[in-house]
Amino acid sequence: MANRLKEQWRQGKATVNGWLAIPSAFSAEVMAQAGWDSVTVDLQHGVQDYLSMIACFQAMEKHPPLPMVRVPWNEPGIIGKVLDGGAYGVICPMINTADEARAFIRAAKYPPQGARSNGPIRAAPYGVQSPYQATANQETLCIPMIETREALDNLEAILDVPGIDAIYIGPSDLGFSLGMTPKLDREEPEILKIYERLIRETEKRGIFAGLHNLSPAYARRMIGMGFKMVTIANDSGLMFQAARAAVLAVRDNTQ
Ligand code: 3PY
Ligand code: MG
Repeated sequence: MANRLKEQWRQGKATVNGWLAIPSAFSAEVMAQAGWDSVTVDLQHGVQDYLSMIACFQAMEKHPPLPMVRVPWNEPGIIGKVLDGGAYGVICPMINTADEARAFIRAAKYPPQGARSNGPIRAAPYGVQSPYQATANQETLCIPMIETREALDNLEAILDVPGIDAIYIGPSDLGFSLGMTPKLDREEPEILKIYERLIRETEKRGIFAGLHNLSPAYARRMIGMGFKMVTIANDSGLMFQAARAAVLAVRDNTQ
């Protein structure tokens, strides 16, 4: 297994990530045909559980996007389990200190780099010799989320933890923790300065920065700023936007 995303970032390309909140193999199959580079099943705030994650992965198998997961929390049991289920990348929310980042990497990597337990039930073919364990540490992406004031205070120490491939910014939690309204596509100059710092500090270390966005236009701007992975909304949000636009397009009022 080789991780395409990492290769694309190394070549200086930005990748576009889809986000699955809906626990349905069919909606995952539809989303997977839209051209995303990767698609992330959201076990934190999405209406997903472990079995729906597996069903989404199975539905996307014959399609190109790289399957990733946002775990609900920095907890070793679920981190190992989503990797065993076939995730090629783990996005972990609320990493606020270097110790928390080290615990995340330890949970996601096999020995000697970490302490992930062996048992890649879906990630490797069952019962046959497979190179999965030999390459998993290298090929599965570890992506801590930077989304609090505390994480910004500890940023350099977090980014120096070996094993981090990229960071992912949660704009709504980040703004919330800085005393602002929780929302995406932020325009506060203070936040944009933080984004510039995050890009500078990741680039210095040969790692990459990703951002959760609402609109395609904002996501494009953020690629211009230097983000290498941009997510656009999520499946339920995109469905609502398209459905709402369809209804409004044939009504002469906005009821
Ligand atoms: C946030 O905006 O806080 C997020 O976690 C987005 O996924
Ligand atoms: Mg968040």
